[in-house]
Amino acid sequence: MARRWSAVVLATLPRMLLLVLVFLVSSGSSAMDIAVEDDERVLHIGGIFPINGTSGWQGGQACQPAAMLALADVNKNPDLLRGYRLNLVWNDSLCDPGLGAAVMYDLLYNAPKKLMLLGGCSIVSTTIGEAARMWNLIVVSFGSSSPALSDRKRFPTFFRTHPSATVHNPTRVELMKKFGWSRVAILQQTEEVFISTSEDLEQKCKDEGIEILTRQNFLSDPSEAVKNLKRQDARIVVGLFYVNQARRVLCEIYKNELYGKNHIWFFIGWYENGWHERNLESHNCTKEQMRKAAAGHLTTEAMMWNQDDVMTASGITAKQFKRRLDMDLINRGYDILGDEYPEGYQEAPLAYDAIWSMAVALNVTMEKLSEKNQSIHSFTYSNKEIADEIYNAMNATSFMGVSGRVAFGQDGSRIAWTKIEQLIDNTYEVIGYYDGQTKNLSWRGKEQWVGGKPPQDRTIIRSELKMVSMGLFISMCCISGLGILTSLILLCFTCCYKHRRMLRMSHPTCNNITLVGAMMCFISVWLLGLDGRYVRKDHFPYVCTARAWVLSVGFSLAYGSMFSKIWRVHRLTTKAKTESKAAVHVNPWKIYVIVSALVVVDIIVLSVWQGIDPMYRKLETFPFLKPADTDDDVRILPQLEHCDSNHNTIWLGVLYSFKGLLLIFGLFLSYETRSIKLDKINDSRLVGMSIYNVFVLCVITAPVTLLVSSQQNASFAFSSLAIIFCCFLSMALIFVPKIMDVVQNPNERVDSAEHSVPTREDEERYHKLMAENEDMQKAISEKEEKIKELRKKIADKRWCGDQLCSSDSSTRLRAGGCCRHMIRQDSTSSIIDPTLVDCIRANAYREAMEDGAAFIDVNWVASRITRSEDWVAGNWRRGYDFVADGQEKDGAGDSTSGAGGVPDGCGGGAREDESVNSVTRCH
Ligand code: ABU
Repeated sequence: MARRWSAVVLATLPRMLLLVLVFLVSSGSSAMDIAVEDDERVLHIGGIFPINGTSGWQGGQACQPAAMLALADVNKNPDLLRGYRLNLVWNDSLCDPGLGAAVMYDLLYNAPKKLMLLGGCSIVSTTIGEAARMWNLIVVSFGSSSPALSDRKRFPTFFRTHPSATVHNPTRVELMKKFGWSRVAILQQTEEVFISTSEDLEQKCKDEGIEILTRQNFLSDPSEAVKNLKRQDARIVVGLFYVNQARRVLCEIYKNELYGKNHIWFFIGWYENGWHERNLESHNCTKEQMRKAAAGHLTTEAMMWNQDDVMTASGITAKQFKRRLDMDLINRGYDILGDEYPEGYQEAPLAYDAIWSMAVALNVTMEKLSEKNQSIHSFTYSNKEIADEIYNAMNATSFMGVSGRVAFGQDGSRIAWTKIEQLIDNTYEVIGYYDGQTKNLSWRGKEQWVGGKPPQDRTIIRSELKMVSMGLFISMCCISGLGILTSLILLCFTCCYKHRRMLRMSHPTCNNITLVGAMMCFISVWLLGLDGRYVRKDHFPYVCTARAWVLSVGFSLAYGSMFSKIWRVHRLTTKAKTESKAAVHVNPWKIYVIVSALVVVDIIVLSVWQGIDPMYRKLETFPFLKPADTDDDVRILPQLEHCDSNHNTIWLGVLYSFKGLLLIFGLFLSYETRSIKLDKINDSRLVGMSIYNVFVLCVITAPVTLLVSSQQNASFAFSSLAIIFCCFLSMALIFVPKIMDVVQNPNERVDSAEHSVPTREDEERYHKLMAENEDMQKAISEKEEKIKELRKKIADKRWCGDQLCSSDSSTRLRAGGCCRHMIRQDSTSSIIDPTLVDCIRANAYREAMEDGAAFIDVNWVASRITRSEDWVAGNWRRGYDFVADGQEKDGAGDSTSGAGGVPDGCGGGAREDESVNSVTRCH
């Protein structure tokens, strides 16, 4: 009995030992490696599970039990690895690439020899997948999603049952299209798995015309990256990070208020249910805050559980597998019934299928090798031939697994559907599926949005044009309309009264040009106020061009005609000093030439400007404003239209310099001619004042308008008022005196000869008269000399009865009319009254005038003899007889015989013996 017992014990010892060692391995020990080394009937594979780490994906917690279930099922299956057992030698990598590499070396450099390796998280799989080729080892991963692992050159012996993370990207893009999100941001942990996923996503978005607003990276602290997202107004954000970092990110999302109705987050779908409420010890957010921040987020995840209740290759359905796994996990202490799942629970079918696919591949390889009379035991780390056999077998693997059909693509990755879930009422609800191969989105329509509608991908920027206030525009238009009307009336006035002396001597044509220019300036006020309210944006450049032309040419006409007048005045006065007075006269055409030259300069500059650098509409933008209706999603972007061209400054510089110099020169000329009064240009002083006014207003307006150019109302009001004020004041200065003249003297006699425009003959006649005037002046001078002489002689006379007698009786003077009474009588002496002399002088001048000295008039004579105009008018036609050396004129002594007769009070009735007082009455 004892022998039998010992035989049984001996027979079962290896198995018992194996069981113990399996248990030890499952507890993290690798002690069984050596124990089973010599067992020819055991095939060893190495496993590297992420289980107890604190960062990355610790999916080994559920995947390692799943792998052990698979191992048991493989070993139970009589059709697989017939006569052999499959053994898994494993250790924990903590999802740390360094530790993962150490575990791998430990597995490889310690017996037993491993035929294949099983990998976990991406960052460890990257290390071992790259190195495994050196040992001719095939690596199969159940938990690596990194797209980088699909690179066959870098990972030539790598397979995975876990789909590449890129399978999420077409789903994400499809959702973006579905909800009209064309601007998204990416927040990623700095790990290769996420970097390569986001690169792929970026490319796919680009292909669909979706803009990647920003890609924010973080290593371990996402606070700055989240703040950057807020700064950039990211609304739709794809988050790529492991779950422990996801908690940090969520906390930052809460703190930065990047949740709620205006934001939507895409998270990775393989976080376990309730991930956002667990392990919050090291975070500054409460469970409630995390819930609030997580509400409504979307997840995408490759389908990891076979959805059909079909029998799989291992002889169980996915549901049966789930039950067994749940039992196992419950036995391991997880509260599965309380919805508490270990990490990697979702990927557990992948781990199960990974073991199954390894077993299938080894099975096929063994068959292949047996055909070649080889054994799988011949495999060494330098045996490429067997490694290739295993590789080929893996490549050809296809079976129904608990995660769905297991087959590997060209790049060694699984092809799978993706599941779309949303966190609704704190539980993940499946809202759709997406088949990336057929591009088919099955939508359940169960999604819920915090604001009742999908958030927008950006703040809606409502551009609003800053426009000139309607009231201001209409007021200015009315005033300038009034200005245009006034100009038209003044044009008619000039036409009607151009033959009047006052108008004729002020160059009516020149005044008309001023009026036309003023009208153009008034029109420019309308153009300055035209903005987006009245003009389409594609028509705005035409308004810009019209503004430049109308204002520029209008200024040249209005100011130019005034300038040319003052210029002529200056020329005439300076000429008069150097040339004979006869040569000083106004040539009207010279005035017109100056105005035309100014307009031509404008036309040239504006044409070149428009030809080579046309104006366009430029928008100036201002800081965003919140709309009054407080819709968080809308911001108002105030914009102001400006006229601009590529070299606007240069063109404006040229025009402003030219007109500025003209203004300065006009100011100088006005100052120079301020006290000159010419009959030929009788309004030159008023024109000078007008030029002062234009200069001052332009000097103030130009810089102020530039300063307030961003304030449409101030800018328009200022420039319009300056133009209107300039024009009205100039018109008033030039025309009010003329209107007054017409009003005060409506019946001014108009000589028909004066109606005509001066001809060449007129000019010659004028010169002739000027020459005659010169002669007359000379004659007058001579006469004055003579008068002087006579006065002297008279002073020597005695009063002889009713006659003045020369002491030597050689001269006899008999004064007639009023002038006769001006001889003052004195008892002792007899002297000539100065009034008589002035009377004689006045008469002499009158005679000169009648002889053709046109420049002589009452005014002139009055100033000459320093008497009032009334006095001259009353006396210069009084008769007087002057008899010298015995000669006597006709009518002497007859008071009415003098030319022009005698006015009342000074008539011929005045007697010779009347007193001085009665003579004084005559003055
Ligand atoms: N589903 C888990 C993926 C983990 C990783 O790629 O590292």
